[in-house]
Amino acid sequence: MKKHRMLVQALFAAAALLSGIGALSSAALAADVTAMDVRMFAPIAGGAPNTAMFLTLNNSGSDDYEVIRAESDVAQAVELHTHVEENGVMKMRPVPSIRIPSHGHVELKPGGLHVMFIGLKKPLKTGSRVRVRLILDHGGSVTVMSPVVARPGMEQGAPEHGRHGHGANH
Ligand SMILES: [Cu+2]
Repeated sequence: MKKHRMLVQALFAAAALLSGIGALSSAALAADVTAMDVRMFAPIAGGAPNTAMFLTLNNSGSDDYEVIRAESDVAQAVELHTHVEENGVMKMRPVPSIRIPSHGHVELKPGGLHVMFIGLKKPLKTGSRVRVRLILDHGGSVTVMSPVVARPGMEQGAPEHGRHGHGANH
């Protein structure tokens, strides 16, 4: 596990905390999942009000987890996406869940899996932080405070997440 772990809070549904044994197992399981290298690109000025978050999720437990949903106040919709290549063009596709293997990790990174923010309600400034909650199966969740960082590779001139969210290159 890398040294600089991001600020991560494992949160559990209040209902689960009140429900006895189920709550204990839920809490123990969710504590297995930690996030690091969290970052979100500032949207392109004048571009579509969309952006993506990337991070690595580690699972120290003996059970696999699935991220089944993501939530944040900053966008109209938050979706789990991946990239697929079609006829030589990288396109984004929603995925129903993202698996975090037991005693392993999954990396959400440019060009692959990402958390997609569609319809940002206000501009995201570089240096600010955005609260994002990743909902796990088993009833737990992981909340991250994602730094907003400048988008690398702007010199390539190909805006990501264009008007239709396709033809992206991140
Ligand atoms: Cu996307």
